[in-house]
Amino acid sequence: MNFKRTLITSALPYANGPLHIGHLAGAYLPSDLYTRFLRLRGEDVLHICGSDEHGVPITLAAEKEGVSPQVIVDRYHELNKNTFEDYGIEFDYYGRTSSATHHKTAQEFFLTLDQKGIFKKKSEQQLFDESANMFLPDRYVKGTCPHCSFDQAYGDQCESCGTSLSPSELIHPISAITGTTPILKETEHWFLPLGEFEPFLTSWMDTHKDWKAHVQGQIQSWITQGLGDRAVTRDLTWGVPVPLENADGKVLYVWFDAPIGYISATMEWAELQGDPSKWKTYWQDKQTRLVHFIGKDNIVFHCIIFPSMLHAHGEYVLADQVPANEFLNLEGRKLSTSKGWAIWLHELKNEIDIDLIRYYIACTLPENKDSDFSWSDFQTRVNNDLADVLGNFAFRTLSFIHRFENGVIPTPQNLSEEDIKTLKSITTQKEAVEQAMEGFRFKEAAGAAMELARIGNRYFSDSEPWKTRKSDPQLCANTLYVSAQVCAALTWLLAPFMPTKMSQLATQCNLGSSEHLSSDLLWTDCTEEIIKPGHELGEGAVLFPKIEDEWIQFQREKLQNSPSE
Ligand code: B3M
Ligand code: ZN
Repeated sequence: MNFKRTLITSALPYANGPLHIGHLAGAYLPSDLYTRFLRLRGEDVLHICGSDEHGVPITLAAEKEGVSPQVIVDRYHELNKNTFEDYGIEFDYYGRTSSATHHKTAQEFFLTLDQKGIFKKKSEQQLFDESANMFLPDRYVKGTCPHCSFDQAYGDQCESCGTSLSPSELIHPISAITGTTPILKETEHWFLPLGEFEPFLTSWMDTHKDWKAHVQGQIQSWITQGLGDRAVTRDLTWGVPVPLENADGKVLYVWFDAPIGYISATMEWAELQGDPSKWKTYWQDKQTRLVHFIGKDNIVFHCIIFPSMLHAHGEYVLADQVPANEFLNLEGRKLSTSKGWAIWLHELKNEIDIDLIRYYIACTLPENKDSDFSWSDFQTRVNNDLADVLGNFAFRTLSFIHRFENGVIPTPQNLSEEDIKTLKSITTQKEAVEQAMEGFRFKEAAGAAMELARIGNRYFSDSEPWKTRKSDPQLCANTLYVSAQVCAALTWLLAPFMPTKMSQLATQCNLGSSEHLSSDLLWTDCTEEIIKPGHELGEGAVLFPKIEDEWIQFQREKLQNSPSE
């Protein structure tokens, strides 16, 4: 299949709390790396995200604070949108599911499926809190997990064994609002009969054998367990109202409306472009390649439920890739916001250069299994890779040229085998980065890019220009010429990982535009001769100071002392 454009979506984070490093590692850094890489290649790419503003976690947070859900979502929509910007996560549009466009789009989607007779309407007994006078869907009820006996399981999922549940399965259910024991009461809902989509899902999956093994595995196990009917409506007041008569007090289930948020956000983006129907090119033209970046807990929704909805609707493209990540642990323990075991991005940004965090997380991504963020590991990575190798190499090269060549790239002559081999490694590493990026192996891509810095640094040391400067000036000139090319090439290879730092390095190399994303400098411009002889460099400066032990100690203590809820 030849695709003309790529539509990238990143999971819409719930606007019920701030973002932490787990979010970055799960979906948003990978999606940003991928987007930046495709942009560098000059491809047509659109990156969509936004706030998921419905669902029970939001209304529970509102009740706890005694404010309306709107207050909660306004607060965290703003905070999270800014946090993404601070971390250089560039979306073309960051929408929100409380918007009028979204409500309308989700309702129309629901109506289309309803008119096509896709849904089953069923009455069933559900838990009802008599003192609060409301049904208790999802997280409104807690109880004992029927699978592992964990006594704090939620109505939609047991966080201890990971099983997804329905509220009525809980043993000893308790209302999360009043603490009372709910009764069972009859209520009517719309169901998506997922079982009927099994043949479609199976043959669709057959065409995606290239997906990550853990993603395919999870999908397969859902199918094997049997796909039942899934309620797509809830008895709640906060959400997208069910657009039918006799549906008072009913809203769409958050996982029905949220993925439609990708579509409505694209519509809002198109509106801003002054071309309101442009969203259709991205969602309905078969030459669009749709890629969903998510964490592993969202796989079933993006690989089973949403594709079934899109397929039932009939007018949309389906995902071509869902490169879901597993989980990032923190200092050997599972991240837990309620236990205070997390690093909050909006706090961390004031304490460290975010490019260092981006780089370290890129090297630690839980791509195929859970991985671990540790402060000592962070220190080692930054001090070794960034300060001792990359920073040292760039600074040595540029300051040497400033000092002894007046900042002007010398003319090479009779390059040695070693010189030529080093120049060739620009192409080799560039191709390695490219292949890894194309295959969604971002850790490997970071490693391949940093390998070029390692090659450059070793070459500079081995060539000993401080000696040849006197003994054989042409040899020295050759070394400086080659080193400068490697240095310049690094600004391309590492730009997706550390956009700000690489812009600075590009400025130090005086590469015309320091903004790799301004499309002045494309991936194809990264060659074995980027800087011509006679080119004048910009000012050099240390790019990566080392991280001190005290700073790491401070972060560790801060984590140990962070309050739990
Ligand atoms: N808000 C869950 C999450 O943040 C959910 C994702 C929606 S993507 C359409 O993990
Ligand atoms: Zn359990």
